[in-house]
Amino acid sequence: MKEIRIIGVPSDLGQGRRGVDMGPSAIRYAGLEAALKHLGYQVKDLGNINVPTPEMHEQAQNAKLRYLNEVKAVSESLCGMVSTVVSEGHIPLVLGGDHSIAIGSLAGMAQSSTNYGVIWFDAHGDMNTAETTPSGNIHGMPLAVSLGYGHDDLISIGGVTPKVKPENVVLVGIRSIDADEAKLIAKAGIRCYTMSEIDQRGMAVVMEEAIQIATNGTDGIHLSLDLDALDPTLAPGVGTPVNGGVTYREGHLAMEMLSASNAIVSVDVVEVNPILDEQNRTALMAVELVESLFGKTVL
Ligand code: Z70
Ligand code: MN
Ligand code: MN
Ligand code: MN
Repeated sequence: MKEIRIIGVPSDLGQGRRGVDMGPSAIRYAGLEAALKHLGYQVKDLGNINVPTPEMHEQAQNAKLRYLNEVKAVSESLCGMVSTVVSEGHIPLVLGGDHSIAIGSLAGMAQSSTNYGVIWFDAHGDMNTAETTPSGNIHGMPLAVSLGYGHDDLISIGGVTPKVKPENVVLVGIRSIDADEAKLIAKAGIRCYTMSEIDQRGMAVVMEEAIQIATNGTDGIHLSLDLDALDPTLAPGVGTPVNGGVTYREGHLAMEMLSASNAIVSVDVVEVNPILDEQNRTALMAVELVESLFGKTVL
């Protein structure tokens, strides 16, 4: 059995609200390592990456790419750590932080292969660029960056562009897309499963197709799990809650199907914000979903 390596990235540089930098602590406090060990895994926690706080830096050097230089530096260190973990044959489990950290984890994965599939579980598309962003927040851009769209300083991280191929990338849980972001999703040609399609066809069918797309000729699946994919009643501790999200049962079903695929090679768990949370519920939800992802079953 593969071993798991936990890496914390306490970054809130990619978005506008403080608190998501405390995500790694909250998820650890919710019992992540013990839960994985209970499932029989060998787990090592590699600690946190060093991340500058926004207050150390001048406010928004570039209003369309806030904290670009700092996000770039954090992504480069994460890229190195993820790539080492994968080269040692282990599974990186990267705890955010906001979703900008996925730039570094996918750059790290691309050091071993640019043939991984991606399942991006999110309320949002994260397919903005400096040209389309309404906020300047880089956490709205990491999927675009990984597909080779965006600022040179970001798409060139790790020295390979793009990190993944659009035909093996899927979005699941989507219900908030900016107008110009939708154009890039169409242009890139990635499959986007909205909440409306999940309602109509059911999560089981959607995940069956998503796994097919992400495993078709690939070297495995990278899951990027943004907790705001879930309905805010289940995961209130996120920076950008959007109503009408994935239910408790749909969320677990999706993770159980990914577990059964035996294809997971790396994971991000992002956007948990303990300041906005209630009794650490969102972090506990994150740990529960990770348990299902790594094989927890009733019998
Ligand atoms: C919006 C933007 C976003 C996550 C919010 C929001 C993006 N599309 N991503 N929360 N994870 O500002 O680009
Ligand atoms: Mn912030
Ligand atoms: Mn996201
Ligand atoms: Mn999101």
